[in-house]
Amino acid sequence: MTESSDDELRCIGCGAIIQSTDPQGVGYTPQSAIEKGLKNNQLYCQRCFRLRHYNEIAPVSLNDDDFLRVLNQIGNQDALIVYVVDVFDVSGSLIPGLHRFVGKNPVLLVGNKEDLLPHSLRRSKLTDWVRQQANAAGLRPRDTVLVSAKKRHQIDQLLDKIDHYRQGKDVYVVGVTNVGKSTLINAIIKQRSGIQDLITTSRFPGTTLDKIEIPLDDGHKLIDTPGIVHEEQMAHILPPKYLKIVAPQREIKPRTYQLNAGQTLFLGAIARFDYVVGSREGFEAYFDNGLMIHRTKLANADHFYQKHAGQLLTPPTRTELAQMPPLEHHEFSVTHKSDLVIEGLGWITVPANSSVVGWAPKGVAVLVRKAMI
Ligand SMILES: Nc1nc2c(ncn2[C@@H]2O[C@H](COP(=O)(O)OP(=O)(O)OP(=O)(O)O)[C@@H](O)[C@H]2O)c(=O)[nH]1
Ligand SMILES: [Mg+2]
Repeated sequence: MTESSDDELRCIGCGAIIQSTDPQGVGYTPQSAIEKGLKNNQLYCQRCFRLRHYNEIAPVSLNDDDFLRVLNQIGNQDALIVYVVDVFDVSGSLIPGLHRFVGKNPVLLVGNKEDLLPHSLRRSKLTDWVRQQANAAGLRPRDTVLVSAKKRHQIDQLLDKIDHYRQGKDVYVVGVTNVGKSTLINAIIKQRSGIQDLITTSRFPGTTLDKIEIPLDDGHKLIDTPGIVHEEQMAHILPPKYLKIVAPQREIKPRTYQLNAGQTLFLGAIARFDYVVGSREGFEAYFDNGLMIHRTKLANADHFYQKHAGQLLTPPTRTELAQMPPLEHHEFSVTHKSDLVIEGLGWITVPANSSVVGWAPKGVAVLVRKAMI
């Protein structure tokens, strides 16, 4: 399983070509570890070893070009494309122009991390919502499935659909970084063979470095791919120790605020929400349960931020804030119930006929969308 067609050794954890000459380079593995790995038929590079055992990341630079190179190859294949999006960050998971790369191949859309959304939400309704979001971005998937790779929810249903749509072809799993492609493939492997956590997964963006081919029963392959990493993703802008806020691990408990126009919510010192025009309403905030939300008066909010960001308002700390881009504001007026999304961080429901302002570090997208809930 670790050998590619041209006889290079590859890391089963991240797909990198194994080498033992450049300790700083991608795929570095000490010679002794190579021999041991080959004997057990489970060869992992040093970076994967550290990630798997110590949860440490050795940064490597994989850029959009590397990702596009892999995507470009897919258009020439005859395959089923399993396109994974993170339901907690749908807009941040959409790949611009995906249909161009996919060619004529059918697309199965998978909304992953459904475990993060309130249990009370009907899954059929959510599936429709995810499909609508994809349609609005110009995608026409054959089918849409909602899963939790981590909890292994709906994996059997997904496998049935994959078998139905692939018609004896290879299956490429694609999506931006951190949506859970490798976790999903691990869930499939676990379901089919009982082997646990074969591929390396982590909360750090850019975990998978190259294609990883998993053989299927009929001689075809299930292929994991590296996800595109955007420089302007929240996951990149925040210091790594706060990644758990961007990739929450437990069901989000929405927090409700009765707000009058002229009130502000701070999300730590990372982002801010102003209610500018509208009647007194309930707002629901969907963010990691551990993220501090602090309410204050809009008129005083700038001053409050200057004074308290990095201290009363955290994360991040004052020193870390100095390394981050400043908050930038984005104004919206909505006529229908909507969500104001701070991409990668979460969202706040906004009532019809109101004006609001969202603030996020410069570069991070802030947008409004049709309300999910
Ligand atoms: N809550 C939740 N977290 C998940 C789920 N699937 C994956 N994750 C988490 O999301 C993070 C990224 O998972 P990966 O499987 O490494 O993501 P990836 O898409 O392979 O990322 P790259 O290899 O960088 O492209 C990890 O912290 C996972 O634990 C899920 O179903 N629910
Ligand atoms: Mg991966």
